Amino acid sequence: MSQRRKFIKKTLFGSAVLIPGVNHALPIFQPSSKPADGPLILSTWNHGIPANAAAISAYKKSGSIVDAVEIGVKDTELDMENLSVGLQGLPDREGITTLDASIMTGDGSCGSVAFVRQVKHPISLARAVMEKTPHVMLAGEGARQFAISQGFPIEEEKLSPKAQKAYDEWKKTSKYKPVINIENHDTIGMIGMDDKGNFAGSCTTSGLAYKMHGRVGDSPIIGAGLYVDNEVGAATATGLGESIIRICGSFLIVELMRQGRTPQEACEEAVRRLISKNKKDIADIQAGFLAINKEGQVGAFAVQPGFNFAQATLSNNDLIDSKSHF
Ligand code: SD4
Repeated sequence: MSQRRKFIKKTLFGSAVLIPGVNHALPIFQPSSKPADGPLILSTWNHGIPANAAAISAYKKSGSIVDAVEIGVKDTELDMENLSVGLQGLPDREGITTLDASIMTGDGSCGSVAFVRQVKHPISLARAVMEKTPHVMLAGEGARQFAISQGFPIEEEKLSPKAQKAYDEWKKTSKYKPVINIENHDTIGMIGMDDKGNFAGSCTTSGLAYKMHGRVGDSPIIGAGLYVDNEVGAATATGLGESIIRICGSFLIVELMRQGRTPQEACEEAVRRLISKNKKDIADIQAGFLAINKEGQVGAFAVQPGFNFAQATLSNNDLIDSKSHF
């Protein structure tokens, strides 16, 4: 066996590795967390805990990893406390809430919706695009028309009381300045693997608060906010979508894992790449990545401190702090 293959094998099966160019106090330990039975599910941020719980209970009912990742994030789409996901999310500059979502399975099937209005569960609409159309992505009014044709309820276009209050406040100055880890960074990205090694992922958001009308982020873009491949694993992203799109973040991570990097190494390399392509504004940018590979190893890394994720199996659901570049 060549030296390189030996190295890859070692890192995949749980040894400590130091990655050049990343600021580690300690070597990263790569445990294999593949559950003996049942799925492994990862979700971004604190709301990943209830979303994972919903995903696990969906999985118990149907045994389907794609059901798990759809139903899991539907929980967040209804969370009135979350101002970055669902119709209660903060609006754009015109006071209109527009949603982006994507879903993907490990066989290459995928669907997404972008810039869609008045649909409570954009993730389910993305799944309908995947399963019922010859397309991958529908946007704007066309996505809404498709929702109507599929019997999705169309909601009244009205901001939630919290979003209305925040928007009224914002209008006083109309300044656009994202606050790191706060109003702009609560998207849910969820990736999961079943006990047979099949992957699926989902990602849903109302995008950046007070964005320009028509702006679309990374979340509905296959390869940016989400990428899944049964041969390798899965990755998802949260944070400033423009910085993530620039590097095709989730696809990059899956391809790095394909070449033998662990999920942790791949997430760190994606952050390094993101920083190198966004040097000018990096102090104001938060972005975080999550990844799993076929061995059930998990990776997470962010630009700034503050990113966390939830990791669930049939028996556990834990909130874990990610490491960060800065
Ligand atoms: C976007 N990535 O639209 C999303 C924003 C986000 O938590 O992650 N919010 O750019």
